[in-house]
Amino acid sequence: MIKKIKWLIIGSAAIVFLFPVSSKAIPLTSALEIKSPILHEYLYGLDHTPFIETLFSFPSAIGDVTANLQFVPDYGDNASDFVGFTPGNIALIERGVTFFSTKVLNAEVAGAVGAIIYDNIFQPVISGTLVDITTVPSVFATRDFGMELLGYLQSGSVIVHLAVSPVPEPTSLFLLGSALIVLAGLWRKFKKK
Ligand SMILES: [Ca+2]
Repeated sequence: MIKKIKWLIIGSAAIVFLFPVSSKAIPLTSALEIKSPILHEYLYGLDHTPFIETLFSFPSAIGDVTANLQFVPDYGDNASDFVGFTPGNIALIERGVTFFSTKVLNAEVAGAVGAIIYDNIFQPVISGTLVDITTVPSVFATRDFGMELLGYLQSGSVIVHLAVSPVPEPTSLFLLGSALIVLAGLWRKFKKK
């Protein structure tokens, strides 16, 4: 009976721990910093946050990149929009015509190390939807912020730092801790045999 209860607890702990991982529910946070021509750091969740990491079906890829920003004309919905794109740059793309993930995937193919998609409507920041897994960090920004970046690009080169990282929030830490305790227990039991 005690053995059964033990396995029930182990099983429940495994499900509780694995569920958030499999459902990609790990919360992300993002930071966007203009390194040049002006120095300005924006952190996700603070007042007047101009951007949000793309979420829903698939979250943004995790990553931390600093590179030149390059505007991609005509929505970045087809490969031809990326003719002349310099690999290693971060792509600045306008929202519209196709999925966020299609734009990010096109940017990846063109060699972009990150993507900033800005709104095609002046409104508070909304959450974007990635319908495919992407491999470079991407954020969705307000039109105001996109216009600000475009303004800097018109006068010369712009260097941005873009970071998307997991949030070590208390629930995740608690679940991770519980899972580790269960594993330690199993390890001790295994060693005894
Ligand atoms: Ca296009």
